[in-house]
Amino acid sequence: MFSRRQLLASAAAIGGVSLLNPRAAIAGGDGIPKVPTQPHFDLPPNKGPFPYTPVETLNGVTLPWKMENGVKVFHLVAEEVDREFAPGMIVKCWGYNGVTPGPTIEAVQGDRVRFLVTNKLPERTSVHWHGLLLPNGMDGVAGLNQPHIERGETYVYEFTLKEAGTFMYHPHSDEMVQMALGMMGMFVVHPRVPESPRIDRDFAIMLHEWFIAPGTARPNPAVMTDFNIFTFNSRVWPGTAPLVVRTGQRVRVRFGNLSMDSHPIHLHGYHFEQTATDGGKTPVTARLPETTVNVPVGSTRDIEWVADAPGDWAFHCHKSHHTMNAMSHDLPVMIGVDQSSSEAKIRKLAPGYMAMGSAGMAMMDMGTPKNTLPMMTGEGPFGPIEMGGMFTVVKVREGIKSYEDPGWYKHPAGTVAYKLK
Ligand SMILES: [Cu+2]
Repeated sequence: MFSRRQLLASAAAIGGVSLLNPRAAIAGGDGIPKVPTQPHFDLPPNKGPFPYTPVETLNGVTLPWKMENGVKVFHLVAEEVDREFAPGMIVKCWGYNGVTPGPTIEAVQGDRVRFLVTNKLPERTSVHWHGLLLPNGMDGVAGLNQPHIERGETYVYEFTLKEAGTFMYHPHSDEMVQMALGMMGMFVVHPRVPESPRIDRDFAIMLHEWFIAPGTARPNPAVMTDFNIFTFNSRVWPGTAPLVVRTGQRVRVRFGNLSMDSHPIHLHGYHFEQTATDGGKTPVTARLPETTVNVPVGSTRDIEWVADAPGDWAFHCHKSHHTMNAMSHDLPVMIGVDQSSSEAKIRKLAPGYMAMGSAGMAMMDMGTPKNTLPMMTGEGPFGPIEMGGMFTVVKVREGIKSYEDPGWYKHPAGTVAYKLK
């Protein structure tokens, strides 16, 4: 005799889902606390004037600093954070200063910088400054270069920024657990001499992947390969902010990847060039025109282009599972299978059972457990966008005066694909 749990598992295994309790199947149900998208922050953000274009960390923040006797002093607090990945899903992560990824660090080549790192985690930690050239004792590999930072302790790192570029920071102490839970951030060093050509819009995106069992809130750090949530700055579509750009501006996007997979990020509507890695600038003569940049594990990649084509341009990882949310994994293929006779029989045993996937997986609104997102989602001006995960939109507009989300693109008459009558 089958138990009810076994029956439901077998029903799912043959390509269906039971909605015994439809009220429990609504994402973002009762009991899930709401947190603000833009977290509260103790100190005010940096204010200009800057000798550079400040980096915009989409759905994120920049780390404030204060000047002390010619040294830029920053304070990182390693702690547990609740992060909303998109409306309807709050994840119990670890991060810095209330956010994951941690606040983006920005400074200028030649700066003397000091980082106070306070550990409020339930275990010890350290900070490694990924890609930066610095004295060995400041490199942050606990046990090798320094003692671990125990719970409640504050450590001081201090060094001079020799090179401009896009770098990262992350723990080097129980690294597998701490990075899987979201402890990582971008570290941008601007050149001392203003860049030419000038960058008008400069964005930072940290790529990450997680396994969060549907209906739970804690990422599982023991999972090695089978991830089910893929994020830009710890947000998933439709929770990812757009990149808002005025027509004619030169745009740079800086990617960092501390996940377990490479992510080939594809931009629609443009050709761009990869201009730098965390190892330095790509020589101008070596810059290939591209539409996709592969961001390897443990690396950063900068890309640049001139935004001369207005519109809403998709910008996403091209591994198609990485633009899905949870619930799309480990399903049997049922495309082309006639399930009509088995559906009625199973429904007698499992009321509410619904066969799915016979004609593809679009439009499968099957409900989701609490605190989980539909596998593909997001409404556009023409209907469901059927994406999730590592997906956002570059919104290029003529003559805009602010970088607030301008809404959907209004296409000139006669420029949209149409149905043949
Ligand atoms: Cu990817």
